[in-house]
Amino acid sequence: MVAADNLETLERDILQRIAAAQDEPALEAVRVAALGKNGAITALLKTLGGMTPAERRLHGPTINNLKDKVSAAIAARRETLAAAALDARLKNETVDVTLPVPDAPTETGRVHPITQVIDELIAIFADMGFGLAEGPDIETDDFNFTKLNFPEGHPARDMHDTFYFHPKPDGSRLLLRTHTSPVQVRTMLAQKPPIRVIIPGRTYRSDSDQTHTPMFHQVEGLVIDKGAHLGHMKWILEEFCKAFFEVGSVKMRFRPSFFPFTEPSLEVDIQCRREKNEIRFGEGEDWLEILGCGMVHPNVLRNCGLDPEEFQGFAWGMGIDRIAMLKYGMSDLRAFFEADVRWLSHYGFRPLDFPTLAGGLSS
Ligand code: 2U9
Repeated sequence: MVAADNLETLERDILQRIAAAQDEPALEAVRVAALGKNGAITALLKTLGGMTPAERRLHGPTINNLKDKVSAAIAARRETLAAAALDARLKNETVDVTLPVPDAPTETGRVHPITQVIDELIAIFADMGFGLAEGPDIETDDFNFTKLNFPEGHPARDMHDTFYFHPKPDGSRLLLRTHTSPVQVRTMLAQKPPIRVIIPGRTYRSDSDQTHTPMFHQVEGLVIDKGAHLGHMKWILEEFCKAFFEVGSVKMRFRPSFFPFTEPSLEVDIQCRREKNEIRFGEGEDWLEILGCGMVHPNVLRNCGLDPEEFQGFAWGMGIDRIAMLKYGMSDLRAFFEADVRWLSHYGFRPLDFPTLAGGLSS
């Protein structure tokens, strides 16, 4: 049996080590050494089993008291250490409220000019009652060419212009749409007239230089109704040009052209003035080609399940990248797709300035 003065020494020693423990791991080490499986106090408790009842009555309370005292001291020290640790954290983690507030993502992020222009187009045409239609980038030959009245062997079907996928076992080939026109075909097949939609989206052609990229953006529009005619189309396109270029009036010139899917077909120029590196719209004596349009070809109407004797329609198409460059003064199309944040922070738009006709398109 351990003598009483030895117990006192043990107690003093353990209590001193508890008081000296500077952090939780050090305190835990003291606890294990005293109360753990092989700890000093645990060893003393084990001796009680070998004592006579009389010895146990004598030494049991002393050893148990020691155990309780040490347990209580450890708990108290743990609380003190936790409070000190919290104090230290609070001191280190204080916020200096006088520092400048960092910019939120809504301040630093920028909307790409193409997205901006698409949002502007949607706002302008929504105001004229147009809905938005979308379709897949991967199309069938039928929707991209055949239904649109492209004859077999038409140059646009050529492998050099169109990205084809490997042929399927039945010989048919999927392709990356070369224009957004297949979406109009899908719309006419799915919806009854009257139809008024615009279709902005990605298109693909095998072409690459300063003014062409293999992927580019188009917006097309389609109106199908019983009395739809060229006069309606001219008004819509004029209203669009005024709203898009944010000018009060604009002169437009319609020249005869040819597309397989429209008859008659027209190309449209708008009045402009070229000044050194800038183009101004709504004034001047120059002309700039901006879009193509026409009355939907009767063959196309028939291919899409409509009787040309009952319904007429008109459609137009233009390059979004091109009109974005014209409006916002960018010179190289390739920069659009290089994901250079410096370019984007210069030409991009603030994310919360969503374009509306009432609030301003580009301001
Ligand atoms: C259907 C019927 C008619 C869409 C049209 C054009 C004229 C046109 C080009 C402009 C520049 C494409 O990006 S570009 O190279 N587009 O000139 N697009 S009419 O006519 C359609 C479309 C679908 C069913």
